[in-house]
Amino acid sequence: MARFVDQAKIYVKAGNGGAGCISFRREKYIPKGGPDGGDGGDGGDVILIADPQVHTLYNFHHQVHFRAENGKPGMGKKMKGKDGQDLILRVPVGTVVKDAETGGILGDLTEPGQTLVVARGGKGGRGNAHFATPVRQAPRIAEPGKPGEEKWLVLELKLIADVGLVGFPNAGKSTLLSRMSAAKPKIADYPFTTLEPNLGVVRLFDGNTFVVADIPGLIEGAHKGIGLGYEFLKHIERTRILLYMLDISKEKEVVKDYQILKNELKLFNPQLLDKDYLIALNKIDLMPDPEKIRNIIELFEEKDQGKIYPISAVTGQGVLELIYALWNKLVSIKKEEKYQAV
Ligand SMILES: Nc1nc2c(ncn2[C@@H]2O[C@H](COP(=O)(O)OP(=O)(O)OP(=O)(O)O)[C@@H](O)[C@H]2O)c(=O)[nH]1
Ligand SMILES: [Mg+2]
Repeated sequence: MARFVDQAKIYVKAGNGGAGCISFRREKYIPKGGPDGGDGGDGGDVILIADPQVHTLYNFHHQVHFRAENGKPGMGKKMKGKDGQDLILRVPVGTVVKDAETGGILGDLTEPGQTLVVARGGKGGRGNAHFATPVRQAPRIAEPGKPGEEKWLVLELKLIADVGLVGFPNAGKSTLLSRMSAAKPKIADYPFTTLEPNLGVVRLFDGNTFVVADIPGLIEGAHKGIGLGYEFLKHIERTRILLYMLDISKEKEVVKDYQILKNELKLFNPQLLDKDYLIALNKIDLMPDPEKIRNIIELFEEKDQGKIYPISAVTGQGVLELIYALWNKLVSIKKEEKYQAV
């Protein structure tokens, strides 16, 4: 399977338990009250939850240390200290969680809403009220809280991306993703709106699905570090199909844009050009003359003919045809893979 991998290493520390309290009852006319120290509160857990609104582990590259709240100490009058709050970390669906030290898999969060406790809070210590015995009526002992668990984790996002979108900034990649799937990437009228890859699941009427990855736009010289998109090309190395997105309203420049994109891909990894591909000519709503669209298609090489889909990601025109073309291609690639495996 083609997989989209993204990684992060984080430190998690659950809350310590609060200390048990040493205290004695103080009442009028009773000079020596019994022990009434309450228990400490339990430390909070660190919990991961798979959230469909989260698409990458990008945020975990900025903040690396995460601590849940400690339990509060116990108090007099047998009052228990407050439990520490759990710390909930939202990760993308498809996150595999490993113990960084042992490499052992702690869990695989494959379902939306699925949770995994990665560090358990320490139990609160018992207060001295627990320690009175007939021979020791005024115990001056209480337990300390237990420490919360701590560990380093490796998070690995292993979503399956079947189709990778490749295009200049502003070509409409994120707009197309949002039209084809439930994903809600940021869309704006300026280049480099997308700063991190977005994934969307495309659902067909018959219940079949495939995953599309939208990556930051590429520009000429990307391989020399110009712009943003180059390092993200690794995310489409494992997709089965590339979908080139071109802005047809740039008219004659469209073919040149396509050549530049292909060249940048080639410089990154020549094998990218061996992948199956389709070409979407986006923004046809800005081209009212169908004759003009036909003329532009004719500017492409012979081998690209038949792979070109004029669409409007904004109005939706042509998008359904494109979705089914991608799906049919995927089905035939999967068949071929099976055939080769035999
Ligand atoms: N008229 C028209 N505008 C479109 C169409 N698709 C996208 N746009 C507009 O083009 C601009 C860029 O769209 P995005 O989807 O953010 O483009 P992108 O390719 O993801 O851009 P980067 O993230 O910067 O690489 C936005 O203002 C969109 O509204 C379309 O089919 N027709
Ligand atoms: Mg974008």
